[in-house]
Parts: sequence; C-alpha cells; structure tokens
Amino acid sequence: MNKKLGFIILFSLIFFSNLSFAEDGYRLWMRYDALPVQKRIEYLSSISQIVFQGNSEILHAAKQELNTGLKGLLSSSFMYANALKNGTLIIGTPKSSPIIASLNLEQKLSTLGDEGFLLLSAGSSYNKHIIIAANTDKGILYGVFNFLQLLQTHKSISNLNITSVPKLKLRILNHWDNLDRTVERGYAGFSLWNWHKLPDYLDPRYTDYARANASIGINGTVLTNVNANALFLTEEYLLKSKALAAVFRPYGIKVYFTARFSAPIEIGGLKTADPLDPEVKLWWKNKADEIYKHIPDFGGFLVKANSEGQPGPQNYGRNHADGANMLADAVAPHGGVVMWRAFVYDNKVPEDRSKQAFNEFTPLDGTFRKNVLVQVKNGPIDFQPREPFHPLFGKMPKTPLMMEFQITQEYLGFSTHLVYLGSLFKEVLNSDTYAKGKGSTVAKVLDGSIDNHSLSGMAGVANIGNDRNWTGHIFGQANWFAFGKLAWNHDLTEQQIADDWIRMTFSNDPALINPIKNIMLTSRETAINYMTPLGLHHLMGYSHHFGPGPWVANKERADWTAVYYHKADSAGIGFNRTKTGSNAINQYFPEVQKQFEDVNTVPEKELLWFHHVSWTHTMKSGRPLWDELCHKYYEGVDSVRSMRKTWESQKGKIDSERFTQVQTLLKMQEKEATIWRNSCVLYFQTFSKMPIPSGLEKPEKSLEYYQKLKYSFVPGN
Ligand code: BDP
Repeated sequence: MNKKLGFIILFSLIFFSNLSFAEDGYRLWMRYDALPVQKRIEYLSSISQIVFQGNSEILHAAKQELNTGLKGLLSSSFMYANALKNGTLIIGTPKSSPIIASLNLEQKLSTLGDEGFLLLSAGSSYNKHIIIAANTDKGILYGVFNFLQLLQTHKSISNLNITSVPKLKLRILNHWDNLDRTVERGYAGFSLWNWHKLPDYLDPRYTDYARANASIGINGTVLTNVNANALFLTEEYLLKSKALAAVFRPYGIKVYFTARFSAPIEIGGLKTADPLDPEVKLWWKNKADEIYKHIPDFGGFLVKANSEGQPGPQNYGRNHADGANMLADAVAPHGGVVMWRAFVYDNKVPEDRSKQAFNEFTPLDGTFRKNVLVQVKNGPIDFQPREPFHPLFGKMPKTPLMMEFQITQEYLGFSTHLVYLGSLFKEVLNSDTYAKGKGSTVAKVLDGSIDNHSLSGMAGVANIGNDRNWTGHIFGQANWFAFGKLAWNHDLTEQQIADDWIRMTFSNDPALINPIKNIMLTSRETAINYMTPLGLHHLMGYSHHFGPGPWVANKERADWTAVYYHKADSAGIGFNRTKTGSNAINQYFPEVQKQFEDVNTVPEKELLWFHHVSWTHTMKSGRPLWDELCHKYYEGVDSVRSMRKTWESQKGKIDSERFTQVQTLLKMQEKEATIWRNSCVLYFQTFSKMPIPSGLEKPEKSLEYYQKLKYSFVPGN
C-alpha cells in the first residue's frame, strides 16, 4: 500500500470512528452503551438464553429493540431457543407463546388489560427464569423497553415482581407542525415530517421517533398543528400520513389528525360547515371512511374550534357539543375518538379570560357523545410558568376530560433554558379539586376513577424538531421523557423520573446523579422566580412570547397584553379574582375557594393570580410585598448562577459535546434571566415607587433600555 493511501485509511478510521461515538444527544435515553463489567457479570448470570415466541410486526420491533439493547449494554448476543434451561428470559403472550401459556399466569394477566405487562422472576434457584408477559404484543413491547430500562439504570433483576398497567388510555403527543415544516412554538428546528418527500422517502428518524415514544409508553401522535390546514385532509396528504402510520404501527403508535372545522367548505366545495347540516355531516362521514380506508387504526380528530380566530360550530350558532358530536359520529363506526379542546376565550366577551372556558363548557356536560374527550389545558389561562389547576377538572363529571400539557417551553425559555417540567406536571396532577371530597386530585379526575370513565388521556404539546438532539436542549429530552412516564403512571414522582432519565442519559455515577437531579428539581421554581413569581402571569414579550414584556399594553386584544393580567398600579399589583373582583374562584369547589379567597391562606406562590395586593402587604417572610417580589426575582438569577456552578463541577464526568452545549446554554440562560429580572423589577418599580432592597445588585441598564430591546425572527412564531 502506498503511503498516501495508508494515510487516507488511517484518517478515515479516526474520523469516522469519532463520528460514530459523537455524543450529540441523538440517542436520547436509549443509548445502550456497555455497562460496567461487574454489572454485566451480574446480569449475565441471570440470562443465558431467550425464548421469545410469536410473530407479528410489534413483536418483531420488540425483539429488535431487545437485541440492540442487550448487545449494547451487555456486549453479548443471546441464543433464541424454544425450550427452557436455567437463566431463560421468556417473553410472550399466552397467544404467541405456548411456553407463556403453560405458566399459569392467568390471574396476573387478568389485571393487565391490553397494554400492561409483567416482569417476573420465576422457577427454583437451580432453574431460574425471567418472564416478560402480557395479554397483547403491545404489552410485550412496553415490557421489553421497561426491562431494558432496569438494566440501563442498574436495577437488580434477580427478584422481579413488577406489574405495570397504564393509568390513562390515550397518551398522546400533539405536534404543532405546519405543512411547510415550520413548527408553531417549536424551538428545535423544523418539523420532523418531511411532507415533500413523503410518502416515498421514509426518513429512518421516523422509526427512532417511534422507538423513543414507545419506550416511554406514548401510544398516539397528532401529526399537525391545532391551527389546522384543511389541505391535510386531502388524499395527497392522507397518503403521506398513511406512510407515517405504517412506520409507527409496529411501535403501538396511532396517528390522529387535527381537523379544520371549515374543511367541508375549503376542500369539499360545500357552502357551509354547519355541524347540523346533513350535507356537512355526510361530508365528514365520507372523509372519515376515506381516512380509515388508508389508515385502518386511525385514532381520530383533535379540534381547536372558535378559539383565537379558528372556525367552529359557533360560526353557525351551534355549540361545542354540536361540533364535537358530528365528528364523533363520523369516526365512531371505526372506533375513533374526538379530542375537543376547551382552550376557548374571546376578547369580545367582557369576562376575565380565565373564566371563559369554564363558562362555555360546564353547561354542555352530559351532551357529548361517548367517544368525545374534552381536552383541557392544565391551567385556566395558557401554559404559564405556574397556574392554579384548571377549574374544569372535577366540574364536568359526565365527560371524560383529557389533560393538555405543553412540553415545548413557549413560556419557559424556549429551548435555551434548562427547566425540568416533571415538577410542573406533578404539581398539577397532585392538585386537589375536592370534586368528591379530599383527595380528588386532578390525576384521579383524568384517570376516570372519580367519575367512572373508561376513556381517559393526556396530551403533551411536543418539543421535538429536526435538531440533531431532537429537542434543542439536551434537558428538553427530560421533559418529553417525563411526560410519557407520567401519562403511563401519574403516581411516579418527579424525582424518580429525573433519576431514571439522568442514569439513562448521562451515567449511573451517584456523584453525578445527585447534583444534576438537584439542578433539575429546582429549575422550574428558578424560572418562575426570574419570570413570574408570586402568581404573576402573562408577562412575556408580545406575539413571539420571547423575553419579558410586563409593559405590553394597547394591543388589538386586551387579553393579549401583560397589563390585563398584572394590573399594577400605585396601590399594588395582582388580578383580583375573588368575590370583590372577577370571582373566578367561584368556579372551584368550596374547599378550594376557601383557600384561594383569603389573602392570608392562599399559597403565596399563587397570591397575585387571585389578589390585588398592596405593595406594603406583609408577607410570610416579614418583608413587604415589594421587597419580597424583588427578592424572588433576584433569587431566580442567583439560582441560575448556582446551576452553572453545579454544572461546571461535573466537567470530565460528561462527554465534552453535551457538556459544552449545556454549559453554553446555561450561560445564555443567566443572561436572559437577568434581563427578565431587571425589566420586571424596574418596570414594577414605576408603580411601587419603592427602592430595590439593599444588598441586591442594581440593574445595569435603565428601564428604557430593556423596553427598547427588539427581537426579530424569533423561532416558533
Ligand atoms: C398559545 C400559543 C398559540 C397556540 C395556542 C393554542 O401561543 O400559538 O395556537 O396556545 O393552544 O399558547 O391553541
């Protein structure tokens, strides 16, 4: 070989081997790198071979994942056998596997439904087996992912006795993706769906997307924006969605569409979209039949109607139930559902925006078809850093309500800020509605246990785009992960979820887990402090929602301004939602009302959501409100500084690529948090006329400076 060729080969080897080891975050929490030797020895002593009987596309996907996982984690490939010997990993359903059918698991299996699974240790000490069993192939898929997670997180597999059944039926991502591949409120690049190349070119990434979702129990995906485009329902796009559905099917994921209410006019050539018009009904019925012809397991429709300018039944003098029921009838023969959003408000209605969805929807309770779920955002305004739980939860007992969380960080720093949303999700799920007395948590309203519903669900507005690491920020992956885990089991704690995610994403080293967990668990409160402490809300920049805009006023809609919400004046600050104000508290059950109505019993974290409070009001700390507000804003920035220090202390324990990305983003976060703090403190000071408490650093610039900051081409807008 000549010297030059030798050099090229050597160079390519180095170059390409580096590429294949690049830690760019693409592998998410499914990295499957080899475990430490002792762990491998421990696990290998429990697994000698695999009996995995059955043949279906889902079982095939499960088997493939198992092989990839075990090969990576244990650096071993296993024999597939059809007879037992000591250390057999037995996988299957009673239908797919004669061996599973012979194991007398009937009683245990009877509790699993069609998605749950068992992970069991069985046999005598000389003839020990591990069993992954379920009633369905889908259950097996989830069981396999969970088994791999045990290995990834270094758990013992010697005495397994796990029964896992999802608490919610529909566990769905909502993509706000447009057909031109922009993503509304998306901060991780463009849409994953390459509509132009579909249906012919199937990006391998679609399969990895499906694997990631299946690994955390997500079983549905709404492909497009709630601000829907009727074109998406034409045959051209149906064929593209059909191709995606085929990629997702082996991973137990159904596709759902957003339905533009005026589609019968826009693509159907009808004169009206009135839901009670026979021709309109027929149009939707035929459209549903056409969709099911292409996608037999199509999940159904998600609808945003009569909200923020979207068309809906009210355009024809009909109500939300009329609209939802028409679509529900169209998909019912095929087993589909309709998820009808309760995110409605109208600036022409002279009523506190936070009350409007409740006012429109509670009178309709009991009038929806059986296959309709009403999808409710976690709080009554709009995914703010902190909101009290939505008063609809518990107040529509005859209708299954579905949760809508926002995973994408529209109001929480886009994909620049490290904010772990496990804490937000859990705070809402644990909130007590008192619908049927103490302990009637939002989670129990959702899972149907309070009002006896069998249909249940949780939706998360996705934070995924075509950025190489999927979510823009490595820690954004944790929010996708936490959403899926909680949709499966809302009893998990945010701590447990963070722990697993860190182990699977970074390492099992306790010296790394604890500090990173600490960053994650404090991060949401930190963001609240530098953005909207003490119950403040909707202070963000106009339209694009980037950065602070507490001064935003005089826009075409008052309910899109900040002054509508904070109501700062010389007397004080906050929105009076008690009896002497908008009386929004009246929408909650009496026990909750009682807590919120009194300025002394309302949790301080929600004080200014419910009360207009004097600047000199004494807070629990003994400080006047103004001083407390300043301290919170400063605490927020200080906590970002501590996050940065903690992260720095991990240098060397994390690959440099991901370490540096997070390091840099944390620096940006501190910069932006400081702008938030200074803007808000200086602006509110024009009302309080009180000094920034001593000991707190002075803002570097004037209020005018911050007000003049302009941000062009902000993503996601
Ligand atoms: C708001 C977003 C807007 C969405 C809307 C919705 O700013 O882009 O269309 O929610 O949920 O938070 O429909």
